[in-house]
Amino acid sequence: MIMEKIEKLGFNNWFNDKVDLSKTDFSITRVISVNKNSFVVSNGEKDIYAELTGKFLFNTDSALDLPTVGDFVYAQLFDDDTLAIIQDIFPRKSLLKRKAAGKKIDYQLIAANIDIAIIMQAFDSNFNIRRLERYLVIINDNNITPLILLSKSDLISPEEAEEKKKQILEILPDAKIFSFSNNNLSDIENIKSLFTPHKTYCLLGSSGVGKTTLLNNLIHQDLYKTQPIREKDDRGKHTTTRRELIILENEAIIIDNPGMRELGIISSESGISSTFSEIDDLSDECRYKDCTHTVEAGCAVLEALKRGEISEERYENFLKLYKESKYNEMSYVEKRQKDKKWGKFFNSAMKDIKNRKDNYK
Ligand SMILES: Nc1nc2c(ncn2[C@@H]2O[C@H](COP(=O)(O)OP(=O)(O)OP(=O)(O)O)[C@@H](O)[C@H]2O)c(=O)[nH]1
Ligand SMILES: [Mg+2]
Ligand SMILES: [Zn+2]
Repeated sequence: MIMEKIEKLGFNNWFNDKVDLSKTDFSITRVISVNKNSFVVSNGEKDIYAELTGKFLFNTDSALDLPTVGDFVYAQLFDDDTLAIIQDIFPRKSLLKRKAAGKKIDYQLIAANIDIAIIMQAFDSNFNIRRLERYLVIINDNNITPLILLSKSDLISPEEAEEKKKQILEILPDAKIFSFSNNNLSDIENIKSLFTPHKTYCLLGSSGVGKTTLLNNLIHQDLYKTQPIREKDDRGKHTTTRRELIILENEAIIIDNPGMRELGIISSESGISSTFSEIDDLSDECRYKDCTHTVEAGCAVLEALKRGEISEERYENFLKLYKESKYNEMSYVEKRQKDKKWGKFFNSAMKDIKNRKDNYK
């Protein structure tokens, strides 16, 4: 039986079936905020400052193995449940990830165990179908249901809004699209009704589209205690952290994400094929199995492009995202192999030094 207090955090039978019986001494908690190597977890009753057990710090060699917002974790609670040590991560139902920003080739986790990802774009210069496709790739890589919210409806006419929605339906005929305004609160109640209890939603979208403002409108500020969480920084000083996972009054769970300037894609082949499903379907008909859909004779994708069945912009974005995903994946693998080689070299050098020292004893 699932305890009520963690059910409120989204813990359901999927996770319950995966409980590790050797870990029943630990509490099941959910990560609600991450700040480098310090975390805040909730046990459904309160927010607890948490750190990682040494195992994580020394044995993980990929960002994928570290807890992220939305993860369920086994934690050991201390000091009257005011401090937690994270022992292990539950299997993940889904994982939103991107390439770390900048030149570094690594994964960066966005959030775990998301049921529905909300892509938010604003009805201003932020509105961009190609960027929407980029977000869809990341979401579709996980079988997470997308929900599209268009903010700042106060800035345009209803006709213009309809026209923009049509543009989205052209690339995503089954899309669920809703518009609203944080400024005059139009359709906010409608947006509120979209959230289902105990499901986990993640807000995605460029900086400034209105994600946090929407969240504040949904929780009416006073309903949800937004007091900062107290935690200790590296020097033991108390600082404040913003919580990223909040629970609405109806017990729907929402994860806010600070704006993303870059949304790099890394090894998301299945996300690309389902986002560009018509291109993926056509590629079965290409003459060559390893067709790159760029220069080949008998390429069904190029033929559809010529007939105008796929737009030039969409085709180009498909190629761009595909190449980016592959390139980042290859660079990551290469980098890991180099790191491993250096690790081996370093270890054998250390052994040599030690042996030499022992010989002189
Ligand atoms: N006109 C208009 N402005 C809005 C609306 N929603 C938000 N804004 C404004 O847009 C700005 C950014 O809003 P935020 O909610 O902070 O945006 P965000 O998506 O959380 O941004 P990041 O946290 O940086 O990712 C604020 O100045 C808001 O007042 C809206 O519906 N209409
Ligand atoms: Mg924000
Ligand atoms: Zn082809």
